[in-house]
Amino acid sequence: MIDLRSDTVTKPSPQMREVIARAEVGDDVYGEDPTVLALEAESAGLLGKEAAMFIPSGTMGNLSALLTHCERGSEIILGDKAHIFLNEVGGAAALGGIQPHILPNQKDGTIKLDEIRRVVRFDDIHHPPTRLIALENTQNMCGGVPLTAEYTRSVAKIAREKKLKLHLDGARIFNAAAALDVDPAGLVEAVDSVMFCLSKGLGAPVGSVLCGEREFIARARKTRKMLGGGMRQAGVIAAAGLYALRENLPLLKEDHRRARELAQRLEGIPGISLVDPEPATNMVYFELDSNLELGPDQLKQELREKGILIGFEGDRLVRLVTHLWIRDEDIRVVSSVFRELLT
Ligand code: TLP
Repeated sequence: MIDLRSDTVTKPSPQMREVIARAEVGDDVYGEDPTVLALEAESAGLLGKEAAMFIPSGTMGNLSALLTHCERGSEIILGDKAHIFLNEVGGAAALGGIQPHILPNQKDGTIKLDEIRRVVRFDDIHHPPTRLIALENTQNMCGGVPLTAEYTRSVAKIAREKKLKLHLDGARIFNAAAALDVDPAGLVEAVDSVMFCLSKGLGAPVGSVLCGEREFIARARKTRKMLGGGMRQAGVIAAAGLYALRENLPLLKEDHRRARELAQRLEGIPGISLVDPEPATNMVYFELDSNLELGPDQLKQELREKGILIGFEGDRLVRLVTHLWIRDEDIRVVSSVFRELLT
């Protein structure tokens, strides 16, 4: 199968499995797993933060951050295309009593600065207090677009002025750094907390990391424990994470090159309108024209029969994601199957 539904589908390679088998372990709730400690130290170092905490998933990482930054009845400002808003089962509201205040994400993944400034609550007996702004880099639903360090700094400036915290859902922050050709630490320098995922383009089977100041991470550890995310001999999965950071991180640029090539090959096929003909990272989004003979479900089925899996992010909005297990040859196969089915 050529599985383009997400970069989450990557399976551990034989070399990664070997590292997993050899991992030294201990009880991480006691802070005694040497491999987890090594992963946390290496992650904090890569992102220029004081401390880091290993967590089972990106969703739990974002939720741990939100619950640590915000009290019940407070408000968080975020984009209407944010994963935290769209795809985390309303966890912040359901479990933290945190009210989302959404603002439109622009095509480039940003939220307008004057809009952010406008919606920060002033002190009034009727208002929930604003506590946090959250950004996403890369911005998945805007096409996997990277946000620049400059934009993030501008949002951080507002946060400082208004005495708010800034959290970054950096599930794919290393994709952003690779696309912009910058040091990842520079991209997150201005944020108070950042979560990144090991289980996406980096190819580890499980795991994410939350980074921030030492004091913040110490509090987040309590939150993680409350959510049931305290793990025991987690070194077996942390070892895969360390391998992913050391060996797979440099390969992200290849995924980006393949996504660009896929977009080029799909451009011009009748019925396909690319959101961005030159995607910056590993995601190719396109709309299927409504007058196509082949409906979305039928197309999905026909592709499946030919060994290709695709994802839908809306009725007719298709997302194809390149990752470690997608080869150059697959790009050629996928584009010619699309051409054959749609012409
Ligand atoms: N995204 C998944 C789906 O949930 C949509 C995907 O296939 O892209 N932040 C961002 C920006 C994400 O894209 C995701 C996963 C998460 C957080 C959550 O990570 P997990 O799946 O580890 O909880």
